[in-house]
Amino acid sequence: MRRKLAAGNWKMNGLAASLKELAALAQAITADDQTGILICPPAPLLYRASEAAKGTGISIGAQDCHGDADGAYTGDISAAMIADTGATHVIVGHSERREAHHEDDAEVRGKARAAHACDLTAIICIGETEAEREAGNTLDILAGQLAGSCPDNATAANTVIAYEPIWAIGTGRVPTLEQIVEVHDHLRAKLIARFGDEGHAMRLLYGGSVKPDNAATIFKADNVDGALVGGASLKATDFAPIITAL
Ligand code: G2H
Repeated sequence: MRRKLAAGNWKMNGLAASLKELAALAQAITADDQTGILICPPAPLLYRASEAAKGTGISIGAQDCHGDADGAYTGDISAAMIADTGATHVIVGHSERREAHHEDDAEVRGKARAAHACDLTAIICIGETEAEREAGNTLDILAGQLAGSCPDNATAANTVIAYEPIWAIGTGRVPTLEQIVEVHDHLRAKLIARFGDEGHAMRLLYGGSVKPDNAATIFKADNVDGALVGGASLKATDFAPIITAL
């Protein structure tokens, strides 16, 4: 039985005042050991978020890390710096970084490895473009991204995979349940082929325009173990019903 995970990606949204949403979220949800809750605020809020989340059962994660332990990388943050704030997770390879920062699978794999070296759980994102889907290449593209982005030392404890079709991110468009099932079943088979039992136990999240009104449908798929939620994670009033639907 895989423990569900509801992960909120605040992207470049939120100031210190936004941390009140953590308390509101903790109040809105009833404790349930079957569901992990994670909030990934912008980097400047990581320490304060980690402090604010103490005792709430909510975990805190970053949205990216560098693949090297340290060095002359102006503006970047290392996995050790993230762990030092009290955060426990980090998203790597989000399509917004793959696109805007030209990150490829090898770089994402390096970031995941750096996260693992600092005992952070890496949430590795993969997803196809609309053109790739229309060309009928979705499953091959995703298998390639999964193989290239996932380091060999990935385990169910240190790695979560998030499937985020790029055409569904922030657009309000969501794949059909059949399309989600097809992808997640395919990814599960690839994970088991490569990692055996660990691949069976690794969480597979869906991400892309998850909202309170579509979450229950998406979560019907056997191999959907939770969600990576952007816009609808910013307010506890939106995120709480998504968590409850899991
Ligand atoms: C996809 C998702 C969060 P949204 O990027 O990672 O964002 O839910 O706003 O589509």
